[in-house]
Amino acid sequence: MTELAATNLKKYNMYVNGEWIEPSNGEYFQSYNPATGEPWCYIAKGTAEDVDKVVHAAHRAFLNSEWANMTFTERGRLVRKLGELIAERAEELAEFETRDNGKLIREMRGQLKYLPEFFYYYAGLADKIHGETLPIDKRDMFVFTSKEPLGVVAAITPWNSPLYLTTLKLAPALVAGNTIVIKPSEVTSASLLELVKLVEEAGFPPGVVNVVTGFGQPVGDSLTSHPLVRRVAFTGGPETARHVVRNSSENFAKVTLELGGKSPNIVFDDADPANAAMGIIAGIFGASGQSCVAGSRAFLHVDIYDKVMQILVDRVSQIKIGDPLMDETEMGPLATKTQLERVEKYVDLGINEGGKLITGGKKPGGFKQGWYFEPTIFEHTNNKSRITREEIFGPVLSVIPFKEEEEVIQLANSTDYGLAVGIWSKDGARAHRVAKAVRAGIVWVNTYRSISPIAPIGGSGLSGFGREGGYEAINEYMQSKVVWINTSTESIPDPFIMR
Ligand code: TXE
Repeated sequence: MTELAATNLKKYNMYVNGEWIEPSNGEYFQSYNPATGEPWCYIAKGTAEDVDKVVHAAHRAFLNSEWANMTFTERGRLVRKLGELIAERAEELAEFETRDNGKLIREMRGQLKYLPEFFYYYAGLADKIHGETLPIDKRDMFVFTSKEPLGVVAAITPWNSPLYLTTLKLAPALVAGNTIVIKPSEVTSASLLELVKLVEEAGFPPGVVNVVTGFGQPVGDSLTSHPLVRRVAFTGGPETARHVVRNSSENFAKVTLELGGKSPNIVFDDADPANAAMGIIAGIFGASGQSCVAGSRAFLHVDIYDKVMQILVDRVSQIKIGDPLMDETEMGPLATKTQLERVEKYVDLGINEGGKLITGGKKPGGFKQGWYFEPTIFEHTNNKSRITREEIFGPVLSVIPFKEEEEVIQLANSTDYGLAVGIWSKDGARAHRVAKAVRAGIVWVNTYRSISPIAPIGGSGLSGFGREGGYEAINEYMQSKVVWINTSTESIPDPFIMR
């Protein structure tokens, strides 16, 4: 769609240097409501020219004394204020996101209520960021380090949790003194464009926070390869991440990647079967499986297998699928038609590869429109098929039996991903052993999908690198400067006279 049709759909421009600007080519595209499959608003289709304009604006704001000379305490105050304004508009923002990506309104209400805590956490850290004095091994030298921001940060976010995944980048980047250009997913830009309306009210100088909208090509590409971008924070798929790394390497920008996983829940024979089953269901069917930490594999010990499986199947076959804006709905649609087709393809593949379809596996009846899919469970005898190894990013669970601790550690690690692992057991020593042995950035014991601003998230291998959240994230947005001061009163000897 290159022209705005004569409709009353809402139209969003881009937020650049404190102003709402139209795209340089005047083009807009439609954003769809996954519950109906119908367009509900228009988003500005940014160009490479727009990217150049917004990065320059962010760079000017970075150098401008209004931001550059602000103390950490003052920056912390602004970040806290932004969190408070988000808390005031939480209900409205939750609705925007539900309309745009199909996530349950009740999940979004919970998320939006908690989101300000991330701003408060980083605001509280602001005046605890400091360098150190080094006990240097040379007489008459006073040496210290200071922490400095990097410059313009490019934040590229996906469609599955736009505001949460933006917050993980925005709050530490600002507290550290950077300026930021956010490119939300073309599928779900609206909630962020609503959120940035609060930036000016919070008191940030123009150009500190900017949003450029549009597609990976050309917007994402030109943003990640822009020479003035010093830091790229990316959440998305591994294929796109490879482009991002190639682009940013041209200018040696610092990069973090958060790319999803094939995370297992491991249920030992001494686990509480009902708790484990609820954890597994929350892990894979929450957000219709479109979560980076989706627990898409469940390894059940043979002695507890039938019991857990029974609870799983009973509850999953009762899940209420429906309009995500309704309070009683338990599972909404997938965010895009492409994602629905991807899930259908993987389900066919699972059947062709010999997986046993236990429940689900198709679009639910009674929906004339919208991108819905049933919660689906497969049984497998091993972890070798593609659907047990590749990220589906949908409501599809693979269940696999095991007998020994060593065996299940090997099964859990037999994936190219390394993001999250759930362990279900009453044996604390075993939980510690297994937590140490599994390859993952996050391990949950007798819980799953717990989050907090205080705890870092991130992974290894195909799940990416670097950490978001927690204190560590501050370091991802700063660099150290070391200062040497000669305190001696003696004159400096001629460097070419050997002593
Ligand atoms: O993501 P993309 P897609 C996984 C999941 C999913 C798959 C594909 O398995 O099925 O990835 O999803 C921007 N330069 N995850 O295709 O393309 C794009 O506009 C710079 C896991 O939707 O990675 C969007 O803003 N940017 C995951 C962002 O990248 C580019 C979340 C993510 O989109 C670009 C999402 C380019 N050349 C998908 N091309 C998680 N970790 O939770 C696209 N983009």
